Amino acid sequence: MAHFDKVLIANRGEIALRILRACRELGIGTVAAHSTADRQQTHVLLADESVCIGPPPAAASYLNMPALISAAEVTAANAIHPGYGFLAENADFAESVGRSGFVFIGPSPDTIRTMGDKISARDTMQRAGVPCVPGSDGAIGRDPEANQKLARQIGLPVMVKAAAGGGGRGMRVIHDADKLEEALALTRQEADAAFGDATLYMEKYLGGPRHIEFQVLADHHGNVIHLGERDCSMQRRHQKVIEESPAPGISEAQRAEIGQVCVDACQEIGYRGAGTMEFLYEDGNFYFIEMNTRIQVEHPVTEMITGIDLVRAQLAIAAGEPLPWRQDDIGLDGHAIECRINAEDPDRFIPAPGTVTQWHPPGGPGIRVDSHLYSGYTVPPYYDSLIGKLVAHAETRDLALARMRNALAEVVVEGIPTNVPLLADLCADTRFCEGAVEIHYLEKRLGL
Ligand code: MV4
Repeated sequence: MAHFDKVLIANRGEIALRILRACRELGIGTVAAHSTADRQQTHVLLADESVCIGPPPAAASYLNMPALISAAEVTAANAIHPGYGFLAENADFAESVGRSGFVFIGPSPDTIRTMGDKISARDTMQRAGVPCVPGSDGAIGRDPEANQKLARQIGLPVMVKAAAGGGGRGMRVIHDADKLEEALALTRQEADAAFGDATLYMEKYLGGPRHIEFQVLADHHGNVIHLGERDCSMQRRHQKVIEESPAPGISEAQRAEIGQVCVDACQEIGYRGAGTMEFLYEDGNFYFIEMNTRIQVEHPVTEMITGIDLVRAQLAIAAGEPLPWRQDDIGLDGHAIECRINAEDPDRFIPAPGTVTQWHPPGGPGIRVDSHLYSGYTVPPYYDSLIGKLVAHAETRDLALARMRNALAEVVVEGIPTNVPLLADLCADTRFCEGAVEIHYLEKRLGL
């Protein structure tokens, strides 16, 4: 198999370790590019080589493009894997990586740029035949009359969103036409402050949808497949807490239909690499909202039910290999659920860094743990609080839930507080166990 000799891992934590393991399996050398706070990270200790790229703040290290490219130069890496977060969806970085003679493990800079602008993403997908939330044709203008008319046409309530936003930042729900101008002005200010871009668009506001996303893989040779969907509705403040695949209650026929829509769209736009098409699902209908051009935190649930290693697939695609599967080869075997374990204060949900004095991961049939933790590891205060992902796979959703409850009861993390008690609560929650909670369920349950 044609592949890279050496890959630079431009990330940290569990995903850096996940990438390292995928490289190792393929005989690819690894370079861990890390901050001064991360010298004791598992993947740094295991990597063939490591390069310090800067001080703890991400802006000076994991977001420091020249430092990362220099690290690839001095170690003679062939490619850079950005993981998720940090520079994973930065088109300028992908472009610099390519111009410096390295392979960016992800889609083209143009694709990243198109999907980074939520208006152009929506426009692109709409033209490629993907159902979108009813909304404005492009950006909202400055004419109050025209905006009133637009809102009435779409039908109140509407949501205004920043073109440069995503992941829940820079958006507002509007219930009264009277308050439209004021809301637009406020959201423009926020968008300008947060992203340096005040451009907004408008959509019909869906009151209680589920968040369901389709996983796609596309190679350099025009082959595209989908790997089914994940339900990520269990979230708080745009942070996913539990994800699962398949999404409860979605028929095989609808999965095949929307999956094919995703495949056709990716083929049409010349997508390549791993990608996720995010939808809101309400009253039996799917509405595209955004596309993520990276590997996602929740990718293991798809791996468990398809048997496909998505990080290995990313490496193979980036090296120019054709996908070894056709859509007919993809089967969905059973059900997988992932719980995100965070180092956080259980009452206030704020990150709680510190030293882990004891770590006992759970085990048993169908249990997978993606974590960089070890006894004695110190969770630094500079980055996000994810310390591990617990995945349970079984023939049925009920058995996957039972395995998850067992696994959560077995986990020991001492020295720092975690959200394990909350996860255990949720995995015993009647409504969740029945399946198909909507995106506001957790916040309502927590009384927020
Ligand atoms: C929406 C919506 C309702 N209607 N768009 C939030 C994050 C960003 N990716 C899109 N988001 C939403 N867009 C319309 N037209 C509700 C949300 C939303 C949400 C979406 C997915 C997962 C969690 C969410 C939490 C709050 C709001």
